[in-house]
Amino acid sequence: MIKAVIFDLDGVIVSTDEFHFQAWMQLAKRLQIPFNREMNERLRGVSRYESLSIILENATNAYSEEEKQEFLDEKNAVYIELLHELSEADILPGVEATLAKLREKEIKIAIGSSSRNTPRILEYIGMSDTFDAVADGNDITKSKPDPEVFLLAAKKLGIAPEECLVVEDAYAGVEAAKAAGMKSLAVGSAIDSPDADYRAKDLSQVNIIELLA
Ligand code: B16
Ligand code: MG
Repeated sequence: MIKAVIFDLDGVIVSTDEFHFQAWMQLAKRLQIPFNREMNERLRGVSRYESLSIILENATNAYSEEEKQEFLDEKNAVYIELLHELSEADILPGVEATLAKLREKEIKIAIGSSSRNTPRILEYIGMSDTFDAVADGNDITKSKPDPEVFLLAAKKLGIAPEECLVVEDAYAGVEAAKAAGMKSLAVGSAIDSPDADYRAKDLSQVNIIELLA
């Protein structure tokens, strides 16, 4: 029996993935490193540092840790600027109805996101006080596919991992849910993930209550 649902943020609650892509593209262009949308798919759900490491696989130069830190700050500054455009209108289809149904059934809800910008994003979309617990990139040392963020969200809720359902849009996130011993609903880009228990285009296409039994 599922007693809690843990939502990934980017790609599940709100789409900030395009902003990440634009900010990484700007950095890649400046460093003259090849980067495109296909490569960007590998960055879904993984931390800022790991995203940079993936991009730098195609770099001809080697960079020091200090330079890498500067690149991370540069990318994040561009990303934060783009985030100013976010509002409640950007909440993805089916999210609010899904959360309302879960509330009605007294199912706990949490965020489990790799993003260190989670508090800022939740504020922009008017959801700072919506969730019973938030576990994000500021709380963890290991990024998805490691289960750390989901296990922490479950711990904050006081619910056992096997009683949690994760909603994810990243292959790495679905893998992390499985490693945590949780069920998963894959949406968006993760829809073909072999590790997922359930699949839907987005939250408007599924009655989440049917997945809780
Ligand atoms: P930040 P999620 C993830 O969010 C994004 O999918 C991923 O592209 C990003 O690199 C990561 O957050 C870190 O974000 O730079 O804001 O700390 O999908 O786990 O909600
Ligand atoms: Mg995501």
